[in-house]
Amino acid sequence: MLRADQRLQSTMQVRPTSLRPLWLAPLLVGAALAPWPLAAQPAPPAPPSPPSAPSVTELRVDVDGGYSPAVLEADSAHPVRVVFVRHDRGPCTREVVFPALNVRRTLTTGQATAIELGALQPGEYEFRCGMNMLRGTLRVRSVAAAPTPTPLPTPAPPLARPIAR
Ligand SMILES: [Cu+2]
Repeated sequence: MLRADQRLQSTMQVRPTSLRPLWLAPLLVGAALAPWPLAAQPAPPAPPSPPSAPSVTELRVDVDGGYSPAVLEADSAHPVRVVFVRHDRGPCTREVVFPALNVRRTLTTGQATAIELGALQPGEYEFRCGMNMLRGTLRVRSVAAAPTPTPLPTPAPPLARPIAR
């Protein structure tokens, strides 16, 4: 057994050195010709998330006898995650409800509770405490409205001045 292993090892040691240039050559040529991502593919670490998935809009709401902020803004192009961080211990804020979305969650004092709402249609979504006393609003802009923060200042049209002279 030992001998067989030794023989195997010795043949394996001999082989690569004699064959390496032969089979490496096309690989090296290929690597040189291929675009980098392809050439680097054998490297183990893969990107953590597919780039096509839209990033999540995460909104934090501090809960302390009320919602702060009480008005949240998101857009319809991105899934929305609202993270409620409850600080108070009153019974009022124990639950949060998004009636239109059929979401009801219990909030634990001293903890963050993330609620995934997914991508939402444009509009206003009310959220409130379980007793319907405290209220907040999640505003979802339409995607089309999103990329218009400040319109580019259009230069004043040049005076119709003849270039003469
Ligand atoms: Cu309440």
